[in-house]
Amino acid sequence: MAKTRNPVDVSMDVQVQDMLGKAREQGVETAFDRADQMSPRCPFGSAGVCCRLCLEGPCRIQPNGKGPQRGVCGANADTIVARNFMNSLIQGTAAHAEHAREVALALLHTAEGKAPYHIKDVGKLYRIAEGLNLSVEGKSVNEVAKDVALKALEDFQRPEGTMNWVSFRGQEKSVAKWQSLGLAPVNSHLEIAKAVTRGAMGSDADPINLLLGGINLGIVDGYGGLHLSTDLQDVLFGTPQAVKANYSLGVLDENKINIAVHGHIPLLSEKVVEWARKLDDQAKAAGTEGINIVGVCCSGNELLMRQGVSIASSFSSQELVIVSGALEAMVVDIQCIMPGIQQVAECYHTEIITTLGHVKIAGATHVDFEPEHADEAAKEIVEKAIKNYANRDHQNVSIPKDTVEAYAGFSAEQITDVLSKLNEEKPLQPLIDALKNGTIRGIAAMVGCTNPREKQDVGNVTVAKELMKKDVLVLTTGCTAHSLAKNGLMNPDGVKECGEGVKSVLKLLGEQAGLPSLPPALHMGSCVDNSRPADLLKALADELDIAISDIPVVGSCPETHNPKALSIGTYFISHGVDVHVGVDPQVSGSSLVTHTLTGNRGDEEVTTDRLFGGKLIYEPDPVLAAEKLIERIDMKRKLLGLSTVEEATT
Ligand code: NFS
Ligand code: SF4
Repeated sequence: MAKTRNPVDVSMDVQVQDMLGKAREQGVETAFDRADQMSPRCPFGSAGVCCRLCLEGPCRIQPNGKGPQRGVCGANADTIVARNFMNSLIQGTAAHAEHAREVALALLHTAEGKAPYHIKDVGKLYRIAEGLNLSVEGKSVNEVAKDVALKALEDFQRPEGTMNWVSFRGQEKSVAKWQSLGLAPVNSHLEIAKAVTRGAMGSDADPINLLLGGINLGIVDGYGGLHLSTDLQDVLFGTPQAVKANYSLGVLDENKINIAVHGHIPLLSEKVVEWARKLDDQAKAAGTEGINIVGVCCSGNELLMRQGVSIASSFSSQELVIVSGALEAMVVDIQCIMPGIQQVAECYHTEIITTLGHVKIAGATHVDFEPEHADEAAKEIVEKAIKNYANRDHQNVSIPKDTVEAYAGFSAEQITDVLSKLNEEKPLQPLIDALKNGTIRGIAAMVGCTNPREKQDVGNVTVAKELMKKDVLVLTTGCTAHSLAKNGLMNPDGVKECGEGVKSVLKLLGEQAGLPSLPPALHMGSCVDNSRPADLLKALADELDIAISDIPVVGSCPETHNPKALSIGTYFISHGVDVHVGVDPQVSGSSLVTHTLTGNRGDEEVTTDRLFGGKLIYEPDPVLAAEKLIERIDMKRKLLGLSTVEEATT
């Protein structure tokens, strides 16, 4: 019988613990309970050796070697595990590519005057046009935007060659390597379709070849998904600059109409914010003090970075925002939206509003959101929330008191801007000098999710603190940023967690920005904004004339749950950046697959470390994970001829 964890064991966050207590008292089930009910998990699925690709199956291989070692078709554990792994990368890559395609189409329609958005960052639009070798002579802003949008859409249909965004944003050294290995993607849809085909029953049965197919997907994810989305979103909605906002369930406001915006693509969320501001008087007429928009998951990150909207919850506690009893509407678009929110909403007055024709939840209200009619839809959504306030049960409202103040909005542009105050001509030089002399030991991108199986925030916060105290500069995105923010690591005060080296750099930079210090974790945005740390790495590598794989940099994803995190991780590995995951990636059923992903460069067999200079590190213990990451950082420092920093920095 599965054991139900106590609230103190599901999250570090006392507010989450309390709200879970309330849910349980009221008989409301959440993901934390369901995660317990799923225990113990199926050993076949956990090892990745369960296959249900065709109706001869399902087949499963006995991981201990005692029992069947091949499926009905003859596929062995290596093939099945590699195929399952690649199939989950397809999920992540398709999600990001589709996100990018929707934004590209919206840019096209905006440029043609068919969608009610505006080109907000004209400078970035022109820099992108230049990077794509487009002529801008004599063209209006909208004409340039149209050309850029068409170039973006070409990345979903060009018949041959290399994707525009790979040539534009990729580092030449990496692109050359991928081309030599036949891994440079032609267009996103083609590569995804090819991967679906090769991963099907009776197709690619070579585990190494399947894993290389996974690398190809990682590259598609990075350029056709992340970079494309970030670039065009910045053009439409502005490039983020440092902002201050609040975190935790306490950002809900008892005196206001609360609307949670949840999902990923800012086309919807930006419009909801705009209409909430426009209809504030209507909310006041309903007897409230106005409208309070709060963010959940990556829609939250997008709004935080550009609009300073506060964040109520990361992924795993999304249902608890509803349990507050103070949420009039939760508006969702796509990805990371638990179907469970509808069951929870039915116990309170919250209206769940889905907005995409291909992403509905039974029982929820649906308001169709097409960019062309964005204003009408956003207005209708906000009006529904205002109307629903009348149904709030004031006796059942419980909003935690405290919030945590945090700074976000550190786009690569913003970081370069701050650095340029130290060296106007060569803004990256101070960072390079600090890396070279060991003041900064290395850089870590702390990314990814929270997962109801795990005790929320522990992995994210522990890895980050361990790295900070050893003078690693921490960049962060996604739901991991939420964990770090709630624990004070996105606030200048948090700099006390850092070793003396990183602390001195952050303080110096903070002074340039008018703060006592920059926060120890620099929040660069949503998950698609993992393009931003990548941009910074590329700029550093170019300046040093080395490959990205040579920089002492690592990625860490301690509490991942999502295939998107795996495809982003693969994108980093394709550049030779080591990636740590703290949750089992479900490949242990094949020692060949495990070794290819996690082995070292000196090994005789094929490993991603040997081919690309980076590998997967699976380590559930966050302290050990940080040690392993530091080891790799020091190894790369050594290879670059830089001094390795003595342990005694703290
Ligand atoms: Ni990323 Fe964003 Fe959060 Fe994880 Fe989900 S919201 S896209 S996948 S859970 S960080
Ligand atoms: Fe079984 Fe092969 Fe079909 Fe998978 S593809 S279910 S291993 S027969």
